[in-house]
Amino acid sequence: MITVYAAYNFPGAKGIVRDIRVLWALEELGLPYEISWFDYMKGGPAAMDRRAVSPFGKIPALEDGAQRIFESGAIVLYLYDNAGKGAQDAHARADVNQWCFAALNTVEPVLIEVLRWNYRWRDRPGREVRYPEILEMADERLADLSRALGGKDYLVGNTFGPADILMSTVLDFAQSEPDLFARHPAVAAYRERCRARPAYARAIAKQGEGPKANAA
Ligand SMILES: N[C@@H](CCC(=O)N[C@@H](CS)C(=O)NCC(=O)O)C(=O)O
Repeated sequence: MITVYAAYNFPGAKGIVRDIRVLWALEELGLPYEISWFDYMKGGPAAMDRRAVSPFGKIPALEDGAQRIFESGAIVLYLYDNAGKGAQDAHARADVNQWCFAALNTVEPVLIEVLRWNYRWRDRPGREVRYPEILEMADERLADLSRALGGKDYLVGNTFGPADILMSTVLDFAQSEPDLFARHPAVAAYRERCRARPAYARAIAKQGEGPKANAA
């Protein structure tokens, strides 16, 4: 049985905490799984010994028999590969990987700052200087993504897959800036297309629900 380590009691968790990526992949693939819930507010890293499942004490993490994995991107790719729905050769793997890395390495670092400066860092000194710079970078990333999509529905081979789970959940970090999406309608439509999938609805319904969701 696959066990996902996910959080509950995590303020603002729905759609934002990265365990959504793993729940979404599992729902897309139709795999059975259970969720091991961390009460984020109660314990934090010390109380729940999160480093036993993930070296950096972060969620999500996953166990599949003897296989333990951390990092949402690595977990999503593993799930697709292990289900026989991953890339079939090195060329296809490169096509998928480049978009997964782009989501997590090129787009996420900018958009997570949009989120932070709008919530946790709202009153932090220097916002009036830093935030416009962040928005400018975010705008550039979305413009580039829009060009790269070039009218396609999905990022790789025009078929929904791991890169879309990662990219669309990364885009969610900028949801507090609707103007960004208004300026890039192809990106907005891409995000909505991904979020309209039934597997996303099932995943978002479970995310952050805590132990009561296991009983349901
Ligand atoms: N790069 C990691 C980031 C994981 C991460 O930062 N997780 C956050 C939740 S979205 C977390 O565990 N935060 C709790 C904490 O740092 O105490 C991934 O994609 O899995």
